Amino acid sequence: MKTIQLFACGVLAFTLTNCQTESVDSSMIDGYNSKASKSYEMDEAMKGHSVYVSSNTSGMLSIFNVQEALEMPSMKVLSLPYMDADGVEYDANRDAIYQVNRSDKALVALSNISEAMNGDVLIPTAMGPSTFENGRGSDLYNNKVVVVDDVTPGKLVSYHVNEEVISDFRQYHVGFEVWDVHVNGKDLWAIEDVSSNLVYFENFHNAKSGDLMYTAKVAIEGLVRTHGLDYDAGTDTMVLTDIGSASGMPTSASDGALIIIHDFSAKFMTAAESGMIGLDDQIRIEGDLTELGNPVDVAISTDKHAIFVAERAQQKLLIFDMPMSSGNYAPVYSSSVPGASSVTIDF
Ligand SMILES: [Ca+2]
Ligand SMILES: [Ca+2]
Repeated sequence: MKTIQLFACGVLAFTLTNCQTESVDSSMIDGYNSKASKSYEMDEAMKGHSVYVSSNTSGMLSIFNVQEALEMPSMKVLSLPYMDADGVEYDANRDAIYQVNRSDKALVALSNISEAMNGDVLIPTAMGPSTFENGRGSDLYNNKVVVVDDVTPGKLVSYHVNEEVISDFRQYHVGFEVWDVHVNGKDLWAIEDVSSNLVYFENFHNAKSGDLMYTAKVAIEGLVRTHGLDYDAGTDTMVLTDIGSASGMPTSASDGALIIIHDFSAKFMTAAESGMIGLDDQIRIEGDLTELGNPVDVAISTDKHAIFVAERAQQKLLIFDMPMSSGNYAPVYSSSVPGASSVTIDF
């Protein structure tokens, strides 16, 4: 099995930059604007049908299976021995979840996920060192997970991961508060907390521990406060969340939005000089039908033309059709997830 995966990585080296094996660390990866080298196709056989949602209040991991239809997933809920969780990543090579356990301030591994039954109690099979204080978003890349430490000034902490051992890899000081990250090829994108800024780190992959200078930072026009992001390299599409006001305001639970940016690489390149990606370059989902209040995390699937949202203010998982234009769209699926804090998909 391993041999087949490595072979597949080699064959696809020109188009695949995100293969989760160490063997492609040195594969041909150029700057982010060479879009062709960024296309990422997960091995079809490895694809699943599940959406995983963390909670920061319930001690539950919710898993929705959307194989039949996005509009009517089946659901299972697993119990965890910690209440407060955030970033969640699924490792298809190991059928494991890596989750930011905020209660114990450590990244943990949960194993044999596909075999778990509704109501099961999952005991972590690995726990990393406590090297973050205020863990938020995360991303899985090349047998590593990078976790955001939303302290002032902000940090990123990377770990070597498998289902049995989680160990330190590197720590980076980025100089601003971070909420979420996405690794694409060798590069990393970060959301600056309490801002509308999207920040790009070229060649994050090879950066050493210590101070990490960003390559470019741009504002997203019209966005109040962004939290979650996801990027699809195959279609060059970036999705960002806008939580609007965070709390206290009466409108906070209804002022959220999603921002979709097509042809993202070229638009970001242009904006790196002007400083902003304008409203004309965005598609926005917002309004009273959307159920968006504080959308804190997001995942996109171009296969299913869908956007998956962890909606914290309304405590829900929301699924939207990928829209062709801006509008006040109702989600195609909406389900209660108390404390919904992070979302990932395995397809
Ligand atoms: Ca995320
Ligand atoms: Ca809000």
